[in-house]
Amino acid sequence: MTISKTSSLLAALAAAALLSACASSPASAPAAPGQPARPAGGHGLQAFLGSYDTNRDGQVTRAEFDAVRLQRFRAADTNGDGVLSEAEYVAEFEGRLKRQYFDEGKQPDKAYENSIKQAHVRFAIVNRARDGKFTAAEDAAIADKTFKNLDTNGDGTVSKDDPQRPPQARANDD
Ligand SMILES: [Ca+2]
Ligand SMILES: [Ca+2]
Ligand SMILES: [Ca+2]
Repeated sequence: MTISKTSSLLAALAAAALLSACASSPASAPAAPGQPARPAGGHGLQAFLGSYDTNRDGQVTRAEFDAVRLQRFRAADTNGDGVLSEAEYVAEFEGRLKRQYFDEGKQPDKAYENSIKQAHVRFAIVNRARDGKFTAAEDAAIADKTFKNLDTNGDGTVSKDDPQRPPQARANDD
């Protein structure tokens, strides 16, 4: 028992070392624009509340949602030019993914690589203008859709009172 405990501890330390060695990205924002806090799995209402319910009253108002998103957008904009390049967008996502793997004591695997690939694909989707610059306006348009998709009872806040739709009914947030 001691041995398996020790070896899992070592594995966690190895993962930590690997992750910090890879953490060359300057982006360490809590989450990417257009995304719930948990990049891989764990999405849904709980993750959404965890990410955006800043006053912890069990519901996310539009003001809370917009404030957090704007903060994340700015944090991801590491060169401060007001738009996100593909590199900035993906780096921010990867920062969160790394942290998630670290929290779960996992090492980057095939799913990790796929998630990064998907982030590149997503950038092409969210960057509607296809100019390599994801703007705050593009982010706001996605935010609007995301929020309305989650606020299924249409009362202007997202909470557990909103019956959840199946994943395919959610647009552009995953
Ligand atoms: Ca709240
Ligand atoms: Ca930028
Ligand atoms: Ca609602």
